[in-house]
Amino acid sequence: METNSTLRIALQKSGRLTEESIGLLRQAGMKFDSYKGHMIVPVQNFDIELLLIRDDDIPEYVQDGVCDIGFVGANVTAEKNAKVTVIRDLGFGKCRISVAVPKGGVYKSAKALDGTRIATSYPFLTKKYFEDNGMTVETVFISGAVEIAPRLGVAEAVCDLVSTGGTLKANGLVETDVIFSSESQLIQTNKPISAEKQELIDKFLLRIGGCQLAQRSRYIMMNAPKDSQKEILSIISALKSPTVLPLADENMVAIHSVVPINQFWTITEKLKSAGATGIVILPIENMIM
Ligand code: PRT
Ligand code: ZN
Repeated sequence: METNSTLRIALQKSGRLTEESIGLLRQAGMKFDSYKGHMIVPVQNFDIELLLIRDDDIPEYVQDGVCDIGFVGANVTAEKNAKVTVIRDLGFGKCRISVAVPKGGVYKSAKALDGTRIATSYPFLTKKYFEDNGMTVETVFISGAVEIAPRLGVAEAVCDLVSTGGTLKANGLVETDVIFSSESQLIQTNKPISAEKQELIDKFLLRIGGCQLAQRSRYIMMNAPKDSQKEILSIISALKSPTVLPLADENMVAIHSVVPINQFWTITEKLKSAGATGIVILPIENMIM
């Protein structure tokens, strides 16, 4: 049984996931001083410390119980084949690992690459993908700028992280097959942890859930003729029952509700057509359902 009672959270010290991970911790109410240049940062209002390390080290640190939970891309956890539990998808750092080939070359898709050399920073996932599809490839490990490998003649194709696809395109490559879809995740160790730590994790997850829900929602307020009230309420049958308030003009009401951000424009257009006026939309800081 572990003895240290402080919950240790691993996150990337400096990179694409750092700012959003730190932002989520602060939004969940954790108070800590500047983390830049520090490896261990104590959280002032909880029995928690943050460990700021390279993202490549996070899955193993969590697997081994050096850290209890960690923020890391699913791509890294999968490549390390780490035995951990994913406790939450975080919705940021979205990207994919894809096979890409030189534009206009002889290879048109992954199917044609049996027996070739593939440059990648993800040798485990690349090998596995080709093996699962009945092919054998030689992986050429490159830790950065994988996309230049075909031009240098060290590989016929690449298997690399892609987000917009701009880097591949700029290097004369065409994305042919997605082998892994990724986003940032919160992972937890499978090693036994104390009830106190688990309680802290659960509390933290509840808060993060509230922040995520708030990010995905908007508070909407509008005025409407009483005659339109029924139709408007049917349009915003959102997260909970809307609030209807009387106005000085007794033929009018004010309606307040919460709507999901991804349907926000469609809902607003429908509300306008149904007679709503003075529609005001506000961001929500946090939401506990
Ligand atoms: O120093 P450390 O090891 O911690 O950092 P790192 O350099 O390994 O990682 P970092 O900060 O670059 O990325 C951290 C994580 O962000 C990755 O493991 C992914 O989970 C996620 N992520 C999301 C990305 C991208 N999007 C991304 N686009 N990681 C890398 N890229 C690269 C991509 O490979 C390409 O070279 O960014 C470049 C631009 O991509 P395009 O397709 O938009 O042109
Ligand atoms: Zn890394």
